[in-house]
Amino acid sequence: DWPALVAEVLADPSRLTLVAQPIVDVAGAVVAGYELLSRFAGPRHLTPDLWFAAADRLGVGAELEAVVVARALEMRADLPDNCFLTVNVSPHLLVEPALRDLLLAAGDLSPLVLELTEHTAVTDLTPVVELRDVLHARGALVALDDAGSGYSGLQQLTSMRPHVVKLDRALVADVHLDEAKLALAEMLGELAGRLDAWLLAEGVETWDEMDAFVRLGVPLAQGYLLGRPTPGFASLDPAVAAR
Ligand code: G
Ligand code: G
Ligand code: MN
Ligand code: NA
Repeated sequence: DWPALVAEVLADPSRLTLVAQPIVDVAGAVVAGYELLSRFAGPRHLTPDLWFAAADRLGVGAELEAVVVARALEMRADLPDNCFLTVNVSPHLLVEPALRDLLLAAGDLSPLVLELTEHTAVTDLTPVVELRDVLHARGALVALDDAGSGYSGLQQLTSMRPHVVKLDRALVADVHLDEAKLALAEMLGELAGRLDAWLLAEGVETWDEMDAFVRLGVPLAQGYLLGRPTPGFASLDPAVAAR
């Protein structure tokens, strides 16, 4: 019963918790930032994309995302030095008042990174791009999430001009065994460099994959190999840092 569940969480936001997954600076072998991922306390586990899609269908998607963004802004106080903090936001919800007004009222937005990804064909990105420029002037960065999959493609790269390009997990899996994936990662790395953006390999699960990205000079990486999502800002596993 989605309407009831979503209404309950909006009435009691403490049922929404956030876990943080480290994003690693490959060259320095240090944590560069954390991605915040939502978890919902309830009778059974339901993945967050279902929650956010349901809230969106019910017309309160921006309100639910605003709960996450408000929490992220507060959590900056506990963030380790020199780290950024990313949150997942649907572009079409970013421009809705509940989310837009919160961000515009927050003052300095640094070091927040908005991970933008769309799961449907977007008709017009113009208002999103306009808001992106305003938010960037206040210190927020933009990441193109799931790059290379679905509606997160080259057109989004040119229109959103993201500061971070997150290479989709599907293109990361077994990258060392797949000439086409390697070529795509290399091409996106070059493209990102030309656009003054960082490429980030997400969903890295093995050292074989990691080594391929090290050879390609990919600056940022994230995945279960490097650290799982956990409550709070965990430091890097010494075994990972030492490798
Ligand atoms: O953390 P997990 O792999 O279960 O997340 C599943 C999906 O839910 C991912 O696509 C992730 O981006 C999305 N997701 C997790 N947290 C949030 C959130 O706070 N907002 C939005 N819009 N999506 C989220
Ligand atoms: O759509 P988005 O990229 O935001 O999704 C992030 C999701 O990917 C989170 O739910 C997170 O739990 C999951 N994730 C993070 N690292 C890995 C990984 O190494 N392998 C897999 N399979 N999932 C991962
Ligand atoms: Mn993401
Ligand atoms: Na992603």
